[in-house]
Amino acid sequence: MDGEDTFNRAKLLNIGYAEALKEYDYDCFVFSDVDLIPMDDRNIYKCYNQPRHLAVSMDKFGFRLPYTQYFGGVSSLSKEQFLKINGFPNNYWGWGGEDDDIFNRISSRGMSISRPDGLLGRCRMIRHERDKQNDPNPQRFDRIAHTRETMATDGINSLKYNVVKIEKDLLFTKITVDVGKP
Ligand SMILES: [Mn+2]
Repeated sequence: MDGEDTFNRAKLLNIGYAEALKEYDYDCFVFSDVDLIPMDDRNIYKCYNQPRHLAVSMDKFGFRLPYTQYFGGVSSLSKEQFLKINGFPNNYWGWGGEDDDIFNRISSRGMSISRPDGLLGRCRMIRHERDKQNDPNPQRFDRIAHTRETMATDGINSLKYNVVKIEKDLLFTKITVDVGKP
């Protein structure tokens, strides 16, 4: 994300999906926080019959799910699953709530969450401080309560952003984007 303005995780994930499809017609997408490292190589980063939550036991939560509906950290969705929920929300600015909105999208479209077991799904978060521009979003509770009404018009079908820079490395492509402002 370019600049010093408010972070928008779910919009960045939408952008990753859109930019990847410009390269190749991929049918599976893994969405990972930059700071999460899997600890067990049997935790396969691929797509499953249902949207997959891959970061099921993080060190920062004492290697447990913080709550049953938790869908944060690392997840995978097939193209079909992603389109079924109109992608992710674009209007969660700052920290929190977007992962619960994604969970609501999935369950409202009749899908369930697939998960590895807790031992296999362990991962570590690289220690970091929370950015000042990434304070908890006070609107998140209200937003989460209305996912079913907003998801048809807020998602991959309403995504707008500007690409600032594309850097191709051997094993990854780093795309810098302007996500706009709240
Ligand atoms: Mn983190």
